[in-house]
Amino acid sequence: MTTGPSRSGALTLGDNTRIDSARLWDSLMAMAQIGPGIAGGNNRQTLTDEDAQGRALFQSWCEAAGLSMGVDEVGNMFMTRAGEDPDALPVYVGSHLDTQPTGGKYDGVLGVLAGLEVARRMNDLGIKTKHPVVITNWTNEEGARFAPAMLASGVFAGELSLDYAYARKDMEGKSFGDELARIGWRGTEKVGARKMHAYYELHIEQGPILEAEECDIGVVTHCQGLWWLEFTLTGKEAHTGSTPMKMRTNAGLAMARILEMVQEVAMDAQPDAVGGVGQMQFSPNSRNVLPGKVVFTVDIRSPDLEKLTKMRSQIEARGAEICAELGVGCTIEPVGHFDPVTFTPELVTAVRGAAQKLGYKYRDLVSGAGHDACWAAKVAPTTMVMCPCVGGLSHNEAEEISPDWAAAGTDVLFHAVLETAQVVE
Ligand code: HGY
Ligand code: MN
Ligand code: MN
Repeated sequence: MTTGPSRSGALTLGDNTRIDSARLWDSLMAMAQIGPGIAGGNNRQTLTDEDAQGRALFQSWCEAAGLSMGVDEVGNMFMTRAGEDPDALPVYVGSHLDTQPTGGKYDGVLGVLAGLEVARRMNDLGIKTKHPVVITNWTNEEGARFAPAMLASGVFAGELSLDYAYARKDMEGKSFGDELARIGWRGTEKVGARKMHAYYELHIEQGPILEAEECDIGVVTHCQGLWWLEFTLTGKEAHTGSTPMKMRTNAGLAMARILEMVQEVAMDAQPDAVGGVGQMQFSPNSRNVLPGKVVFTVDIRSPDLEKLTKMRSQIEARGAEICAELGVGCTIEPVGHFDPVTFTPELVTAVRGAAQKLGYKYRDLVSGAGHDACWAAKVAPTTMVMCPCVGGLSHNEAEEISPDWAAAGTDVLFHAVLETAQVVE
C-alpha cells in the first residue's frame, strides 16, 4: 500500500491511513446523550426504552453509511457493508450498546461505534473488500438487568438456548423475551444462522495496565474465565429487637460470612484470580426485620481454568458449611459461566502488525472483563483490541478515555479488519 496521509489530506488507503477521530468522538458523545446517568455516565440498560433509542440512532447512522440491517431472534443487530465476493463469509466487528445502571460512556459503545467508523472510513476511501464487513450490536452484554452477561452472543454461539434467554427475568419479574418484543427489537432472523469469517472487538481495557505502562494498544491474547454463582439463603423473619441472639436464624449473618470467605478464597488463589459480590437482595428488606431471604451473586474469575474450578468448589462447599452452622437454608445456582478464552493467533498477529505499522506503543494483554468476543470465539476466528481508560476505571459513571486512545484503537481495528477482509484494488 502507498503511504497514506495523516488525519486530513487526500484520502487514499495507505499504511498510515487513520480513521476520522473527530467523527468517531462526535458519535460517542451523541450516543452518550441517550440514557444519561446521574453523574456524567450512562444508564442505558438492555431492552429499556433508552436501549431502543440507542439502537434506533445506531441504525440511522449505519443506514446513512449505506449499511443494510439484519436483526435476529434475540435482538442482535447486524449492519452489513457488502463485499465483492458474494460467497465470502463476512468479517464481523462489534460490541454492545447496553450499559450498566451506573455505567460509563465507552464500555461496549466504543467497539460498536468504532466498527461504524471503520465502515465510514472505508466509504470515504472507496475501499472495496472481498469479504463483506458486518458491524454488530449484541443484546444484553452486561447481564446487569438479565443474567447472565453476554446472553445474546451466548445464544448466537449455541452455548445458551433461545428459550433460556427468553425466560430470563429482571428484578421486577419482567422476562427478556417480553421486553425484547415490547421495545420492538425481536427480530425474525434465526439466531446463530450467520457464519463468520472472523470477529474483531475493540473495547476499553477496564483495567489499569495500559495507562500505567503508557501503552496505546492492548493486543488481547486471552480472556479470563468466569463463574456467577447465585446464592439463595433462607433464614427466619423475626424482630431485630426482641428476638434473643441465640434464637435467630440469621441469613444476613450467613451472607456476611460467605462474602468474607469469597474474599479469602480469591486472595489465597493469587495471582490472577478475583472474587466478589456486586448485587444482593434482602427480603423483606425492612430495617427491623431479620431477613427471611437473602439472594446474591458471587462473581469469580481467573485465566487459569483449574484455579477457577477449584475456587468454585471451595466457595460452594464452604458456603454450605457456613449456612449449616447457622441453620440457614442454602441453594446455589450457576447463572453465568465461560471458560478462559484463547483468541485466534492469526488475528492477534494482524492486530499486533497494525499497531506496529501505525507506530502505536502496544503490549499483549489478558482481558479481565468478559466480552461478546468470548462467545464469538466458539464459532469463528476471533480476537480483540483494547485501548486504555483513565485509572483503569469502568462500571462507574466516571469512566473516561481520551479521543486519542479511542482513535488509536479504531485505527488498529481499521487496519486489522481490512487485512482480514482483503482489500480488492
Ligand atoms: O462482566 C463482565 O465482565 C462484562 O462487563 N459483562
Ligand atoms: Mn463491555
Ligand atoms: Mn461492562
